[in-house]
Amino acid sequence: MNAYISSVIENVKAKHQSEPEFIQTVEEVLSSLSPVMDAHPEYEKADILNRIVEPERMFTFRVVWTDDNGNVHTNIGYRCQFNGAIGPYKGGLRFQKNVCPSIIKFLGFEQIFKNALTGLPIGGGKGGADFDPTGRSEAEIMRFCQSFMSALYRYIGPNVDVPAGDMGVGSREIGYLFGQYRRLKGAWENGVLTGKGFTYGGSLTRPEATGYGAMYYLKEVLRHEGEDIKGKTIAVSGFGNVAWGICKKALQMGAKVITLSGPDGYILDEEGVSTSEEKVAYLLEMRSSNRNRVKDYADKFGVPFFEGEKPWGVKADVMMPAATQNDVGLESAKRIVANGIKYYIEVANMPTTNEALEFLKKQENMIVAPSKAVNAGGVGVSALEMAQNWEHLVWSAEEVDAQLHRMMENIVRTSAQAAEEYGLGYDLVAGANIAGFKKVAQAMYEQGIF
Ligand code: 2IT
Repeated sequence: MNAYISSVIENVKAKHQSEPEFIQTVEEVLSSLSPVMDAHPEYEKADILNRIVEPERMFTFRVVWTDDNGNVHTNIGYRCQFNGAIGPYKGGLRFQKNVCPSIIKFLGFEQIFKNALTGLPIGGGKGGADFDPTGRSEAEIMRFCQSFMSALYRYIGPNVDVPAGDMGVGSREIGYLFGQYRRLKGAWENGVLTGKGFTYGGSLTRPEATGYGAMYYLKEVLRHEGEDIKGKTIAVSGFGNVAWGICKKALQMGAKVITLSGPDGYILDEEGVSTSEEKVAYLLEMRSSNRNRVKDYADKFGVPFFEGEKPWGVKADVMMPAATQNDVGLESAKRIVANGIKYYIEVANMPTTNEALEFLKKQENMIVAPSKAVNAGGVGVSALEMAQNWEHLVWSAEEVDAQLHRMMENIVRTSAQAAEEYGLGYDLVAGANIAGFKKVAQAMYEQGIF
């Protein structure tokens, strides 16, 4: 590995010992960049790497709210404005019990390169809170969101920083957050948030965009191998918004999603979740119930449920981990390989440990695609939502979908070309890191030292 890269990784490890997820993503991205750094000594001279691993700004804030029984709760809110070289900071808010600086920073770091890959002018950011929405009432969620935005609103804006949803934050939460922002600002600045409802500036196709984009990406990868998506079986982990979008597009494309998973286990539907609109729609119900259980699907449709297990041992053509970070470690990766999976398409942010990812990439008969490229259609359509808000107009679902489709084709092509250019062959993982990095690095370089 390039010596400068090794020294930056060592710096990050030494400085951020309590941030394992952040160290993990820094190692994963930077270890792809040797040929780029060798070819661009000016980036080292400007110390681009030590600069890019340090957020431009990151802050915490107190979020206090009262539950339905009158008990007062205090949570920590976060916003990490990681890199603004190519556009306003852009990235989701995650409300989950385990949210901490390491998780916010790993997500923010990934977001920089993902957003660059979309080809649209958006910088990288991320935020959230250690609030656990499980079992909370509608009124409690509204009060939490209002309190969260009261603390954050001064530091964001349509040209400054544009949050969106992530785990625990869907269109309902975005609605409450936007309502509070508007109330405090006294101005119609709906470009400040994306993933909004359709009555006040949300983009059609944004709810489906991450899953649709992942399926368009998969289609391109299959095309490269001379294969058709029709009739392919797909094992999916997770059962949230992204899994729903995958199922909806799979239904249109004639592919079969056969598993879903939750914290309680996984379900196996040999007939295919993606073969009936009723089944696909039921995913939304399971999510909005806040029960966080996938067994409900097995009970409703009479399919097998495997308690406490993950779907890594299931036979399928394609594996799409779409749940959360570090779901697939080395042992799980070995099971996936043993089952003859040919396409390992990451969808959730960093679903694979670095060790497992290395192992999967080494398999001769496997194609591995990285989440920061596969799931970029979500934030890509968020950028299209911002564009519509600036122009005060609304594009049709067909128009947004067509743009998303082109965007994903572009991401696959750009990633493949970037890897090819540096002699790495068809390496979509390294290619995504290189293509995303080069755009941001060049922008930082041209803007001077700071
Ligand atoms: O991980 C992600 O890219 C998101 N949660 C979506 C971010 C966005 O701004 O739409």
